Amino acid sequence: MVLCTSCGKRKAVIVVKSRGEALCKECFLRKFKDLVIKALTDARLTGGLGSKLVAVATSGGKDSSNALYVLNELKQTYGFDLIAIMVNEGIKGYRELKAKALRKLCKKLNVELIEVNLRKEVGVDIDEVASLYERGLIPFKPCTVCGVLRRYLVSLYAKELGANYVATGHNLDDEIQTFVMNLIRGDLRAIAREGIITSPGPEDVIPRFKPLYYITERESMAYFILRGLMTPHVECPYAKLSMRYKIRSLINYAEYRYPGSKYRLLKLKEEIKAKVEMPRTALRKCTICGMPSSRHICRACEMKEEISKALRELKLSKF
Ligand code: Q46
Ligand code: ZN
Repeated sequence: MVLCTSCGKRKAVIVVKSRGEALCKECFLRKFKDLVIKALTDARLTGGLGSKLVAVATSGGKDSSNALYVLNELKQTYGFDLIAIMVNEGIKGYRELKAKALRKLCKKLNVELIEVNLRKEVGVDIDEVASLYERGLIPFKPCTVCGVLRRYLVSLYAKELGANYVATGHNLDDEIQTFVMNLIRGDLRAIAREGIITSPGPEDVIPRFKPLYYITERESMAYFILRGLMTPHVECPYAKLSMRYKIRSLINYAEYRYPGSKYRLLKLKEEIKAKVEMPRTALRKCTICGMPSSRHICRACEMKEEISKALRELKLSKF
């Protein structure tokens, strides 16, 4: 039996090789919360959350559910209020199962859940987007559209609800996957931009932060199980089409062969970020929807336009 390296009394349930730790359930759950507090501290949020409303962008998956759970535990200490937002992307066989689990969790935590329907909001769902992509009618993969439109709708609703911050479920693995993807794309500006919290922008841009920034995917899964939040395991059918999916396998392989790779990559990203100063892109308002954007027309409106065009063409071709 391996004993917990923190308390030295109880049986360890998880070994974190890269940190040289073996932790029992109690010490692991405490460590997890401490890592979230570290992220809040590094984002300089601990002193500024009092009387604020935090909207958690939730999907019903392990990461955003964990973020919601821990923030709910911390809300009294820091004096903030919580609300959850879920965008139903319309992915059959996946969304309904996750939504059901999320509704149950929000009820248990007594957190209000706002459900946003992608089709109702923009006239299309991700299953339809995937079919347009498969037919070569749009250049965007389902995850690209899903990511942009979900982010867009969460910001829109968070603003309407009067939220001061948006918290997302991005974990350490997500962060370094994004870093490696940006390296491959040669996008230094994007590397400099990504972090625990978005850089301060104009007043009408709600800052987004990542409570699970220091937590690996494996630790997040362990927390989800140990807290009894487990839901039926369903993966989005489109995940495999994305660049992120391939990069994720690559990084996991590197971690397996060379333990500690993930932390080294995160450190490298932080070092680059600290050294690179990129001029801030001025934000204006999208001429179509009025949301803050660095472009004349925001990426969400641009995508919506291309998708509508493809749908019109498809309709015409059927006559
Ligand atoms: S839901 Fe959407 Fe994810 Fe599915 S289509 Fe891709 S981004 S994988 S988290
Ligand atoms: Zn727009």
